[in-house]
Amino acid sequence: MKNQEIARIFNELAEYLEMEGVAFKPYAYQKAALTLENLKDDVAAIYQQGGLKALKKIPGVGESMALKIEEYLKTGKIQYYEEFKQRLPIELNEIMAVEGLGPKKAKILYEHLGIRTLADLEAAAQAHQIAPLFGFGAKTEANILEAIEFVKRSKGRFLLGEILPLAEAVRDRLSRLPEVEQINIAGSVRRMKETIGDVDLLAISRAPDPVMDFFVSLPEVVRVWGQGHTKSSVRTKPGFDMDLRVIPAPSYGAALQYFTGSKEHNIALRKIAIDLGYKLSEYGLFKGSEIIAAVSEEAVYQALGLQWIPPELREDRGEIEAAAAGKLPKLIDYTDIRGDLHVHSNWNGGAHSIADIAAAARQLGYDYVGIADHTKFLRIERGLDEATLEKRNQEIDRLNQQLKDSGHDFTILKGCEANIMADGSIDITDESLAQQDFVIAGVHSQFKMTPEQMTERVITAMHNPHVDIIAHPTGRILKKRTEYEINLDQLIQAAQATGTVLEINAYPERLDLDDLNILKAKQAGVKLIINTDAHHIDQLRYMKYGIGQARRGWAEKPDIINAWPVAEMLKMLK
Ligand code: DGT
Ligand code: CA
Ligand code: CA
Repeated sequence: MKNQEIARIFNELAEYLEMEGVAFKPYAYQKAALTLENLKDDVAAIYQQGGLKALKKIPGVGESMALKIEEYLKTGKIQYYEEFKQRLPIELNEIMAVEGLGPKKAKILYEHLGIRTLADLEAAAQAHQIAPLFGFGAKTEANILEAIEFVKRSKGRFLLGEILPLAEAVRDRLSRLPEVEQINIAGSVRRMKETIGDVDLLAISRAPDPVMDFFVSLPEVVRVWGQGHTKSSVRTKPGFDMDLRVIPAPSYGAALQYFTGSKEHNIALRKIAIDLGYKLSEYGLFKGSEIIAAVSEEAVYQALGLQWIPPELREDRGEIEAAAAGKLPKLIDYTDIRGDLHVHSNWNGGAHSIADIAAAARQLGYDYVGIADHTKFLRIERGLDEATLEKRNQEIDRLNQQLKDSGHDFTILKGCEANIMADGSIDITDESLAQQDFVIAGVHSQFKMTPEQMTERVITAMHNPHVDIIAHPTGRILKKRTEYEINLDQLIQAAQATGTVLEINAYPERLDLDDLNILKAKQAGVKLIINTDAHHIDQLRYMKYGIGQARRGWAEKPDIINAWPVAEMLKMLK
């Protein structure tokens, strides 16, 4: 599929157009890229079947973009893009990964200092060549160096959301082979860790050779590190590695336990085994040469005197003690969620109409969906002012009436994602907030504040009687930006005192709150909500990444308000 390649080029074109100061067009390209990234059908197939006309039917793709897609499908290139690339040969993905650098700054850095790569940027910042440039200064230069460090530290790890769809697709394709009796994803992917080093697959097969042949010749494989009868390793197109191990059926449970990890969890388990006079390895639990347990994970845990431990908990954070006492939490389940309260419609920067979002949410089996469009301060996302919000709400009323008339038990909830300004005030009036079914508030600007200031800012917003939920409470962007400095303990206390719900934002780059903060909030009795922050209906499926983090944070159904019936959830809101 060429969809991702074209989406990447469109995203870079948006950045180039922004460098040139072109109005509106960058946004149009970004929006088209988002649609392409999420498109289920292959653009090449769409073009083959319906030509240029069919391409223009893709939402957000007009005449000139359709021509560019056609050009790419025919020639493998887009001339318009190649010209930009020649004039401004900047490694955009490297430079844009640095927090605080946008296209305009990237252009200035290239034109004045010839900076093309991350390495160029670091050298120039260290030599203090950036500070004297107009619009930069010593503070910006120091921030750039700090941001580069952050980017470098997270290199080599991938977002769970970048990995899981492909890992599952590979697992499913392998499982259809007649030679494969069983296959599982193990490692950090099975534990739903927020970032992943590599994918570990385990299989049972009596004929491993054809399985390995199939694995190393998958279309996503760009390099084979090794192929054997029991283990093969490959590099995939997106850049991460996958290992496939074939395990004998009698020791499959022990292997699955071992290769799921975490290493810390395994070390703690092995100690317990030793204390019982056993030895635990990927081959089984042994007493001398006698096998005690190996065929299933349950058998291994049971022989160690433990309840079976869900993979998301296996980090040696108290789960082993809890399992020994029979007191593991009853984790929120992947099927427990009844609705999503953080979805952006095309009234602001989203890709779809409210009617389409409602249809998609119904298809997921939800009871409700909450439209949380941005409010007016956020111009780049086309935030709504009070009057436009009112008009949007009239549309929601109409749609709800239609749903009711056709006998559907489904509700669209009216909401917004309002901005918490530097002084903790909200960017739209209380009257407008009062008209919403729910209000999410978040920090989207002025991230650099002292921890005291930032904490006070968000706590002030929590005291607004209309603010129900704090969006992505720490503001981190994985692999790009660390959390803003905020005192989370105080935030949790204030959430408890004001009855404000904290969000677990499931967007792959965010996953905010993270697992440890979820645990902290839960222990303080603060209620949480898992939201996707979807800007496109296909992003509604991000929910499972949020649920994964909630499970890693020991969250149970009573902790997560969108696992409750809608009436109870609404009662919980202020
Ligand atoms: P990753 O890939 O960095 O996201 O994290 P994991 O947990 O998938 O780690 P990986 O791929 O190195 O190894 C998979 C599992 O194999 C790991 O979770 C536990 C087990 N394992 C690997 N090396 C060791 C080790 O030296 N000792 C123990 N006890 N277990 C190990
Ligand atoms: Ca791994
Ligand atoms: Ca591995």
